[in-house]
Amino acid sequence: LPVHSRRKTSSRQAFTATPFRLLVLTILQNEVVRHIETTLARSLFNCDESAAYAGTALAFRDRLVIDWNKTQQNQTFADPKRVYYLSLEFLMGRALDNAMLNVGLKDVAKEGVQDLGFRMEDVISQERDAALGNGGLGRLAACFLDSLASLNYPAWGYGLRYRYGIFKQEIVDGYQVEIPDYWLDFNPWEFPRHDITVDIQFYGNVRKYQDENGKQVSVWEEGEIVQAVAYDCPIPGYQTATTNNLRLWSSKAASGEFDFQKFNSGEYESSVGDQQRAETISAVLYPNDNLERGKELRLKQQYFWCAASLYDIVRRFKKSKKAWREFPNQVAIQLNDTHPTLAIPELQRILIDQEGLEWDEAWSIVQKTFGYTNHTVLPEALEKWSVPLFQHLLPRHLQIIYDINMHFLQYVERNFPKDRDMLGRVSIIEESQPKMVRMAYLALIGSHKVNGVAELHSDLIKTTIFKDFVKIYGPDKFANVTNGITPRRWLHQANPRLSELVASKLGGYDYLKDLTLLHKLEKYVDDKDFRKEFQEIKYANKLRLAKYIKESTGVSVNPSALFDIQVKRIHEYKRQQLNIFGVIQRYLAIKAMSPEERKKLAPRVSIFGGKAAPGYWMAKTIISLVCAVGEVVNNDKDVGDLLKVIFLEDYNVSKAEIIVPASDISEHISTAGTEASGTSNMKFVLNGGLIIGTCDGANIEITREIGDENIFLFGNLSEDVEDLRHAHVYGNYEVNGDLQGVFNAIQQGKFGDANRFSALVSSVVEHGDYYLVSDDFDSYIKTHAVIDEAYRDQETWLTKCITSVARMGFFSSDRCIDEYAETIWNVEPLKPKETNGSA
Ligand code: B1H
Ligand code: IMP
Repeated sequence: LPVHSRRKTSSRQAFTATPFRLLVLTILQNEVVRHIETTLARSLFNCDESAAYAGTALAFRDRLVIDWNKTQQNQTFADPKRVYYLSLEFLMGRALDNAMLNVGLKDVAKEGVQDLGFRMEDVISQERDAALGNGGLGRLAACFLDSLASLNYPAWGYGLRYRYGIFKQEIVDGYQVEIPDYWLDFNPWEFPRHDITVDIQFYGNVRKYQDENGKQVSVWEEGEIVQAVAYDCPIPGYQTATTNNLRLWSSKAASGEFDFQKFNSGEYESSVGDQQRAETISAVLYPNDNLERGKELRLKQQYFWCAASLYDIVRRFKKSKKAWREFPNQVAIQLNDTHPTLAIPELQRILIDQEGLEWDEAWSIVQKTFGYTNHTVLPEALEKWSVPLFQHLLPRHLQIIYDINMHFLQYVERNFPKDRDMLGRVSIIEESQPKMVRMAYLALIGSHKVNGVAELHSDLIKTTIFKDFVKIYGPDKFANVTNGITPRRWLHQANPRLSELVASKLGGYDYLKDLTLLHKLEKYVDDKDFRKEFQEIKYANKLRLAKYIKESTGVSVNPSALFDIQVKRIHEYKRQQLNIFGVIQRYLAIKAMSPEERKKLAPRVSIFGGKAAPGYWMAKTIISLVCAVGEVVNNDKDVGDLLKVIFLEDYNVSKAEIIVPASDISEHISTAGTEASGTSNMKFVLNGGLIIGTCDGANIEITREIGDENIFLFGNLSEDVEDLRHAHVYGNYEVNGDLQGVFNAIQQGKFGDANRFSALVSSVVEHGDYYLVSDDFDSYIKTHAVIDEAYRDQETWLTKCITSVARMGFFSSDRCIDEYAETIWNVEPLKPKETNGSA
């Protein structure tokens, strides 16, 4: 197959000329068959869907590998400044569909597998999700990799190769049950690099001495060594030959004499035990979203991954033989939240302990190299590690952190001599019992730029958690880069018919590389045929979801009903409880309606999905309530189609690709000021759905872009939250009206044993309603009534949907990446080498 034949034309216009297309088809088919017969050692005679998937994936992998190698060679030769994106999570989802679309051969492949007797959808669905992430933060990292490659930036992702990704969720009798996700049975997208290993040290102690020149030298010795092994995954750009690398580290025991000694002395079991203990480091992804629990193994994971990645980055830099001061001109490292903050003291350690640089010179290099993205202001998510744990696990790093802190506090003292309290407030070390290392402060102090992920959030970090630091460093250290999503996966791949319709109006698929071109759609907002087609596509997507709901839950839903969807991690701050209380209110209202009133009501399907962290009992209780309400409502003949309540099990990236294009309304209803950005809000609107939302995170910028007539906003504003919370605690606040009716229904046992759900009620009624459910309830219900009304006028509704899609250009992750490149990284794209007719 002419590997690069793909590049010149966009996917759907490609290969319409028959002889060439036929040739490509034949060669691709031959490759698939060859892989099935030789790599997999299967006969075509009994080739099933999983073999067809494996054969197709391997054939496409071959395509990627060639470009991947060329990209790496090209980068080695040009030696440009590179970006390193350090993230403990990469929520990649499936790779085959993405690879086929990016390479531009999906249509040909589809025909090829059809000839072999398979449907492409079935083949694609054989692939397991690479689910190495919890939610938004991990999926953002995946979108960024796609954009970095598509825009030709010389960039690497660095992460951990978890043996178990985020757990699989099953709902048993209305409760969440977690099943381990062992996803590596067959993963054609990774390449083990057994030759690329790094020894990582833990524990031990630090010896200080003076060298012959009288210089203080620190040696970290007598620790325990674990080996990091690199696994590489190609990241293809869209319609470009640039194929970047995602390097994931896997842990194993440092082998060799150490093990043999034990083995020979009869300690076979303990030598196996060492092996297992080492492998534990990269075994599991911590399944908490927006929650830190301070577990030693997590800190070990963080250091293991930071140290291996930095070793690799430094090794690559040293090949260029440039002076150390050039390091920040060659290397930009972005910290995806505080999880990789240890990279800061680690680089400082390498520079001073190993490379012999002076403290100040080293520190200046460190600060210029790092950028830190903050993704949350929730106090329970801000990482702190206990000093004794640090001392035990990373004694040298703790010393370096103390030194960083000392230099920093001296600077603060000099500049703010009158504000003695400030030192305690901004110190990296919290003077608690035990003392704690505040990772966000370390990340901030060690970076040259700190950014939030949406405008409101970037403002909030400056007025709350980092307020003192704005005084210390000035406002220029802080930036905003509003999140984005890749239109390749979240439009072209998830919603091919809409993507095709857009392309037919815009004269091709260029908009997938420049999403702002979508604005040209606005002139078709009154075009009858366009509107009809747009509406038909939405209906087809809803039909597909209805089918999936039937298959997975047994409940039949009316595809013409208003699909109201909230899918995201289950969290009190995201307020799925507000949603289900609203659903109960609707149910009670329907029960009380006359037949005439019922006729006027638009039928609704309320769809929920998302995982609760295994130890987050409140979140699990919310899931139970949703399921319990579903049981009652869906079986109430009196209600019929007017309301259905669905909980979709095991929400993940590939399910999102089915769910997102099928929404009429999606819910982004966090307590104002709590959701840093949200990214699914962008996905839903881009796919022609409207939003009900609070003035929080990126909802605000979505409103700015699409117009406030096209979004249903409700609820209190972030600036009022503090006062409202205060009023709950100190005032005599009473729940009344509709919400009280909802609580009564729950307490009367309308949805089964009331005790199961009492904590949800009491958190509002007795425990200060921290998430302000009662404050926002009435405006939430009213806004849903407005939505009912609006949905009855289908023409106006459709106008809103189309207009919104046309105005979503800003939310491409390509725009974000260009912003990061320009304002934080100072890196330029590197054009791929022209090869064999590539673009
Ligand atoms: C986000 C996290 C997060 N913010 C700790 N913070 C984690 C924090 O494992 N942990 O300890 C895991 C995840 N995740 C999300 O990031 C925000 O809540 C979203 O609002 C935002 O859209 C997303 C991407 O910026
Ligand atoms: P079965 O009836 O599918 O179990 O196959 C009978 C025998 O054929 C077993 O020994 C299988 O291992 C072998 N076999 C089945 N499928 C394949 C294949 O695709 N390639 C090679 N051997 C196969």
